[in-house]
Amino acid sequence: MKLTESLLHALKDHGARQIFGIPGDFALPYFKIIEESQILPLYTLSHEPGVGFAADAAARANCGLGVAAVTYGAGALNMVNAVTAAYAEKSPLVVISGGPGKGEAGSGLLLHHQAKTLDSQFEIYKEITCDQVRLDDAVRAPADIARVLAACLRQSRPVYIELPRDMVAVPCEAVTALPPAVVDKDAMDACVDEILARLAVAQAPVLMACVEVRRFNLEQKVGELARRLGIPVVTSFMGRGLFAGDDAAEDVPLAGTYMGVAGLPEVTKLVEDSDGLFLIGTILSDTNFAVSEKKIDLRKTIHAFDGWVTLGYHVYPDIPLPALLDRLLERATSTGKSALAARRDYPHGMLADDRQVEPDDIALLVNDLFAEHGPMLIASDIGDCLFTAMEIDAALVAPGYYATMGFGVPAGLGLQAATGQRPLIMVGDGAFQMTGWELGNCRRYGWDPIVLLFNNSAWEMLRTFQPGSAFNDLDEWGFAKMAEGLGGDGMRVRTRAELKAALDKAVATRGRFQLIEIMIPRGVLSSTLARYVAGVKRLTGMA
Ligand code: TPW
Ligand code: MG
Repeated sequence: MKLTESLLHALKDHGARQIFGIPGDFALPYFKIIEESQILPLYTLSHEPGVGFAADAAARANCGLGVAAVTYGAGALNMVNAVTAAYAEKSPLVVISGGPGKGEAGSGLLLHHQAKTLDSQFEIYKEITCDQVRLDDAVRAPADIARVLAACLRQSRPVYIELPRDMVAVPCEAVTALPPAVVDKDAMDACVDEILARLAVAQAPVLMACVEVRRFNLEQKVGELARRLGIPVVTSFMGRGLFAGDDAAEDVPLAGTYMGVAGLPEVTKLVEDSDGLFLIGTILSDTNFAVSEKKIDLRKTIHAFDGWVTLGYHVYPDIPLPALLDRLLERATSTGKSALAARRDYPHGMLADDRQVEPDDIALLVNDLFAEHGPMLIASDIGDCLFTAMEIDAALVAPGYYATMGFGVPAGLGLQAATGQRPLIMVGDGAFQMTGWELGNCRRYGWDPIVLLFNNSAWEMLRTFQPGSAFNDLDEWGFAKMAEGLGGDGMRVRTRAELKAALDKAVATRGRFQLIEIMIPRGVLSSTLARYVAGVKRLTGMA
């Protein structure tokens, strides 16, 4: 078979279900093979950041590979920020870039799209991917592809594959997937013994679940561990949405989301007073921990992340999280205790009256909607929409750590392509100005997300940190009116009654994207963002 076909079959065998991309002349030859071979469906979008975000979200939704296919230089380098987000937030994204053919380097001319050298792009991608390969040798290619895809899945981080344009159709063997990594059983047992012993002596143990629990699809296992040991579970900020939506298990003792001073006081107290905090797959980031009321002493926690388990001064390397959970469940016997934490009730019951919509109202209304119609997957951007989403009871993909704008809309498209389910997208006007136009691709693929656009004519979250800077004022764009040209329906609302009517109409209308532009006065924040910013300012001495 052709080298590109070998790659495509390998992607499929490793769990990829579709490709997002934008071609260019260095990519045309392999895009042709993607299209003609029909091994994986191809969705083209409009701008490479959107391609990266959509593929990242597809990976997050399916707990498997996402694939972003681009051209050399202008394409791949345009996607650097999105791939960095996937790296930081541990999403298994495969970047495929076309590249110059082997003979082209020696022509004596600079090639278009070239940066400093023809290798510059490869070097740049080394910083934001966990493994890389240039497929310039058809004999080595199957083994190289197997290695790179295994790294992508095991480390749950992006990888980079460069496909020289004269290599795409050379004959190539099929790829044989690598066998599962071998785990040192004795090390694993020592680690599991120590974790269980620590949890057993703790007066107030707590499990905190974060991204890796989702990436490795371990929600049920963490839930089972919590039940068996009688230990309450919280999610981190970045882990918000775990144990929700379709994965909701009513009997998981889930207390809520830890957000320090910005969160529920009882959840904050539970975490900060714990003498046995087990951080499962948790990123030790400022968004997860900087807003702690009482600083958490990480030396006293149990931390499993990136294949390492750290307990105080003991460190166990090469302990993959999925194998750790399996072994913990084999060894943990029921303690007979039941965790006290009652599952959190999220606020609902929005009054559909003539009052001006505030961000908190949106959370109430969406919770009402999900209670009536069942949950939808949510893709959120960064901005007040994400803090509002913290009060919604649903599975969520969002850049909660890396915090890049522009994620929400393309991520929502990725969710629909990957799951076939209609998603809800939450996005601010600033972020929508960046990537909202990707909605124009919905019509030809039959995607019909519902988009809640928080239009406060501002970079409001920035203003909250630094009031008084006029540059945070944006013009008021008429987004709802633009929807028709993009192939969807737009509605602009100001009052709670109008919002309710628009959402009901959006839910009832299938087959076209539904954009609800919610006008929010400048300076009106969700209560979670207000608490978060006040907390950050107080704790960092900004106020
Ligand atoms: C790619 C910095 C973080 S939040 C924000 C900016 C500019 C304002 C967001 O405005 P929006 O939402 O979307 O209208 P809201 O609720 O605050 O009004 N460039 C990128 N990413 C980030 N995070 C920034 C700049 C930023
Ligand atoms: Mg805004």
